[in-house]
Amino acid sequence: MKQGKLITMDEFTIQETRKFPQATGELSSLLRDIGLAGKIINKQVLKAGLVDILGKHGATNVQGEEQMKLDVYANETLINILKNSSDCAGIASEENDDHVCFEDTFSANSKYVVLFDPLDGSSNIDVNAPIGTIFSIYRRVSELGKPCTMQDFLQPGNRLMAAGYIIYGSSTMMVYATKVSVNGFTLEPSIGEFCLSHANIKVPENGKIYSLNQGNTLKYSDGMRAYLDYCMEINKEEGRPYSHRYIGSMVADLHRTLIKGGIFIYPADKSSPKGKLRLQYECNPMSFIVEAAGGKGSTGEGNILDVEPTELHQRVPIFIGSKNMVAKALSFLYPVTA
Ligand code: AHM
Ligand code: MG
Repeated sequence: MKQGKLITMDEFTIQETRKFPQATGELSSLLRDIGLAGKIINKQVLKAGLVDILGKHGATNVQGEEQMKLDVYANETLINILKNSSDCAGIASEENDDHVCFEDTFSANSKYVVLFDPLDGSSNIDVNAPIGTIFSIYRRVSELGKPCTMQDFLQPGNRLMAAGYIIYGSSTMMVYATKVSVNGFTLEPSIGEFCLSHANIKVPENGKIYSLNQGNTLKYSDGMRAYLDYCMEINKEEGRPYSHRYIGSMVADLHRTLIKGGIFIYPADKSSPKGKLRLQYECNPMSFIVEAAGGKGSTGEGNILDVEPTELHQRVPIFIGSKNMVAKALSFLYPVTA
């Protein structure tokens, strides 16, 4: 990258698309639409401490959790923008019970569907900690020209065309992955554009940070507890004990893991036998990004991206990050087969 020359996300995406003569530009324009939604949501997030937008909205989402106003705002913003886009046949959102098909002629002829968690980590809004939007783009499997179907949204992560997140943090960034590479773009507020700041991101193979809700230790399996003991043991050769960092906002914890290396875990435990995080809205897109950057994402029993989804809001355990750290963690959980 030349010093002083800003490359906007649109410029970058168009340059990348030109490498594939068969590409129609629809995926690029969908990424631009999602970026636009991110900028609009960002404006509202920045004002969250000032205006009376904080607080419970009263409704509960499909997981029985209370929604906050910004969740609703982010959800509606994404749906409206994607509905008006000519490149999206329909959406599924963590905040909606069912998928939504856009039935106008343009949408019915679109190749792609988008899944998203509009505002992940929303319990952090009150304390001004980073939150984020996570998205996934699949090529639909239903017939073009007709409304999309549930099968379009129940595809495994290994069929993703692109996935990414927007982190509303100390700066606002959009990171997206295709099968080819992972790139990060920081929002330049004075021109309102995401500009390339983190080209060709690679997750370090090893790391020194483990990230999980350690308060749940008593509910973890023996293997998980043995792994935590390992993380906390002094071992100068291996650079242990590791540091523990947990923001409780997956986008923020994963963003750090992507850049610095480490492992993020939300395992199954006694009260959540399938884990907490959602396959289609959180685990698949994050695994796609991390694997495209050279890392690993596992349920503990297999690759996250190979899980065949059976329902929109299904949950899976997740072990994700630097590939050697993930392999080590799994060796404690499944010592015979791992
Ligand atoms: P959300 O989608 O309702 O915001 O919940 C997901 C969040 C993740 O961002 C985070 O990793 C996790 O829940 C934290 O859960 P816990 O408080 O149980 O550690
Ligand atoms: Mg979430």
